[in-house]
Amino acid sequence: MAYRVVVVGATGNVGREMLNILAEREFPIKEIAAVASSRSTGDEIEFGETGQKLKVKNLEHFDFTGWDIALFAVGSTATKEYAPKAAAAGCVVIDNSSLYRMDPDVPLIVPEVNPDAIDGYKARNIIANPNCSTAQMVVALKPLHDAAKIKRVVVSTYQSVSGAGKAGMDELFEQSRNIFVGDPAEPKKFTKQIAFNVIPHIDVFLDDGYTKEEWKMVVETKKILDPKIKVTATCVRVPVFVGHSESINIELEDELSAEDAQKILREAPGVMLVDKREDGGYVTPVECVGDFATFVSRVREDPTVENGLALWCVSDNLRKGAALNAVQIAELLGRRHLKKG
Ligand code: 11C
Repeated sequence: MAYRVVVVGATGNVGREMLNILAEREFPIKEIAAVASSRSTGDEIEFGETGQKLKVKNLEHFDFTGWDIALFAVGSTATKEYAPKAAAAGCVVIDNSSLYRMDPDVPLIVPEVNPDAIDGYKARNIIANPNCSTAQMVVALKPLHDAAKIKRVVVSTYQSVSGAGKAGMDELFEQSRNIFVGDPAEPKKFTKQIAFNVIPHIDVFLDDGYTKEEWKMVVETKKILDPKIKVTATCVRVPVFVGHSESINIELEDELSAEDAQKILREAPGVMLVDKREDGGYVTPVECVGDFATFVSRVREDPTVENGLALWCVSDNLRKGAALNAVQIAELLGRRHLKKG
């Protein structure tokens, strides 16, 4: 049982993590191709423990015929052009862009939360991977929703600059250095200075005053977890390289004590509860880098509403928020649907 797998966007932050995670999880691979835009054609990328060298192929000329799975980690414009071609060639696309997430014929999957929805993938041969801030939140919410039905969520995010790609990481690094040496720290990728600052703005503004990142958290949570859950989000960029954090306030239909919530979260798939209620007894983003889990800390009752809980949730946005979830979808697809090759 092994598959022919393509990683599209293999030279980017997420594409590289996809290759790392395919190797780390020993995904059954018969053949692997690293594909990217013409800028990277011919570059070499190392794959797996043996350091197998993959020569980057040009997406414009890549023929997806005969390939089983394509993990796409390119922007919506390239996805729009090439994902339908791959899907039409019989290769199942697992897409990390936002392009297809809300398409009713495309399942939006977090394997710990809504694995059964994957069965609808055949309508377009495409499966969507959620936004990073949604993915980690629904992993934490799912077991609490199963236990006591979530009615409403108020979330504030603290999102790392890697969510904005390599350019975002470079900007934080350069601005920090420039400020130390007294050079100008002009914003380029972000709209304001990100070093030693926070910016309450991710993605474009919508007519109602929310940003698209905030809208994504609302609609994607409904599609993945439950359309009845009300969500309101404030998404904020912070000067952290990798790892998104979220302060999540939850209103439940039924009573659930903090102690019972901790017990449930301790057993929940994909969750690692670190909640000691003492100095340092919680997880911060730098500690979650390179990990698979969605970490939950600071679980407590919110006495200002009926059946309220508050918690802190941290995860590696390049992993659970993107590459890991995509590889988990590929694993689920293999188990449920693909022919054993
Ligand atoms: C960020 N969450 O942190 C974004 C990155 O819709 O897949 C991912 C955007 C998306 O900037």
